[in-house]
Amino acid sequence: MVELSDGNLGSNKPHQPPANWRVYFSFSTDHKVIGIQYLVTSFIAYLFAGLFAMVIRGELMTPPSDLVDRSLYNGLFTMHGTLMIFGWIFPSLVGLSNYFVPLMIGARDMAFPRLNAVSFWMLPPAGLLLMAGFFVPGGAAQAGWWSYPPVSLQNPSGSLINGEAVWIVGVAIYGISSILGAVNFVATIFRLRAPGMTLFRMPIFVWTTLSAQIIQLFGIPSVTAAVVLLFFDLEFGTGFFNPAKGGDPILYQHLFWFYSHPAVYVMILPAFGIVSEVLPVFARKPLFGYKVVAISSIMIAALSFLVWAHHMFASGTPNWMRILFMITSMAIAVPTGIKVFSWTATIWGGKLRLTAAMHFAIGFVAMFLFAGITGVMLASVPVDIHVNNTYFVVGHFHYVVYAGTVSGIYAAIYYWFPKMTGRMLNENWGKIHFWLNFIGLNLLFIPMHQLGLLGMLRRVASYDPQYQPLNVVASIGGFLLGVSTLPFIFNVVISWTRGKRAVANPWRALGLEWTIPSPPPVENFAKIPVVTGMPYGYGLIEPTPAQPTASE
Ligand code: HEM
Ligand SMILES: [Cu+2]
Repeated sequence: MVELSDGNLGSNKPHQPPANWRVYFSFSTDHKVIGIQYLVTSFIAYLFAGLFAMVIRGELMTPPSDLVDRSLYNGLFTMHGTLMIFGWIFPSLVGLSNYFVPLMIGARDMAFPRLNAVSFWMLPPAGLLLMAGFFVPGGAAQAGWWSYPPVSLQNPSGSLINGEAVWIVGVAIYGISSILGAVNFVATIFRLRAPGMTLFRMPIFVWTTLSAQIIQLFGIPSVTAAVVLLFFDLEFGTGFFNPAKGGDPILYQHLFWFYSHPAVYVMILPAFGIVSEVLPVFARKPLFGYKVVAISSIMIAALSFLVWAHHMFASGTPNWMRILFMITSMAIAVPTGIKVFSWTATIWGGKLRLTAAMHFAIGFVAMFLFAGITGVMLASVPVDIHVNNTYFVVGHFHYVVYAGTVSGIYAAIYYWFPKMTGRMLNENWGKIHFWLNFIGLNLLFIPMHQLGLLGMLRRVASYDPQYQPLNVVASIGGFLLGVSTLPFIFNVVISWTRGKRAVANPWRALGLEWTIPSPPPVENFAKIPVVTGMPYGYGLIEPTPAQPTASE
């Protein structure tokens, strides 16, 4: 697949060891350093958001509200959701894209390296600001991650500095960072591809990053407008959304979901890309239907802007509109189904190597299928009216974001860790991590569907005693997930410092990132490679033609 312009890429360069660890705490414009900064920072946010989830699950062990008081409970689920989305899922995927997109397209860095660093350095203040919400008068924001008015306009403290205002500013900083990042990714992918890297030779991870970042570019302005106006209503008493002043709270819902439904594809598309990288490597087969999979990513991004009102079936939306959005929502199952079909066909009859990365990738496909089925159920107006605002919805989206995206992120880390650090992760601990995670997540999220069908509302600290048994099961699953993270953290810390050294291409994968040393030298490619073929020629022309170079 790859021909090197000098035929001897990087092999006569001295191997550059990973930079001093202090580099990771300083302003660097190297996309690889920034990628790791994103990954580590977002993981810290994940631990906080996960801790809040544990407290929520602790509260829900018993029917009355006894562990935390109700307003703190509201603050906890609001901050859990917000930190998970803006602090963990978005930035960790951006971290992976930051590290790997330039390598996968044969570039030396992102298009705008300094802008890239600026995007990253907006995250720590945004995260700290969100956390500061717990310490201002009246406590953290309580209106959920949607922040719907009029609930979000209540301001229990009456003070100008209040949890909701802090929340809005924090989220706005995340938003600005995401727009800058999106500009950078789109420019990089369109302008910096190596010679011969045509669009239809790009790995699917690059396609899905592109699709996700295009969504960010077109969508974030809408939600930004919404929260800026919300800020005025909250702080200065304007009446854009406040019904008491003649404002329209439904307008907020439209502006919010116009972006925030597509945002769920920002959270899942790169995970689709990761799975499309991992499955062919460990099945030793080409990705089935590469071109269709690539196009389906763009189709998903386009369609995602036409479905937002499925979040508003119970908001007084007129019937013709509900039918319209029901149909568009169900249509998303077509490009998504294409991908699931392709993954299944890719591993079908393959010579599977069940590495930890492969465990998470296959787990992803199975679990995402389940999420997709409950998604189509929710797209159906009569079903949604019945389960709207219940735990069925919470179960559905956690299958998407946790069983789906988080599994994808783990697959990516097990797969790319050797490239990023020059060390191998321990496979056995990886598999233990997978199974604890797999059992925990199903124990946690399956009962939520049943609870929702039985009518248990979400965002409540106390509930009817009939719901207790299923909640206890869910909480046990939740605590197991907390525990399952420990082997992962130990594995990363120990392997990073003293794990087995990784060669340039330990998985015998195709793809430009595997043609350079692990970890890659600062300039990535000594000579920019010339690409001559498709990215997934597994099993077709073995041994792999992507020459590994300068391995230890
Ligand atoms: C460690 C595993 C997790 C557990 C135990 C967990 C548990 C929960 C619980 C109990 C709720 C409250 C539901 C409600 O009252 O409506 C919730 C809400 C939520 N979770 Fe998670 N969750 C986990 C992981 C995640 C992840 C990875 C994401 C990624 C985006 C996420 C996103 C959300 C969102 C957006 C909400 C809604 C918050 C709101 O109502 O405004 N969760 N979660
Ligand atoms: Cu949606």
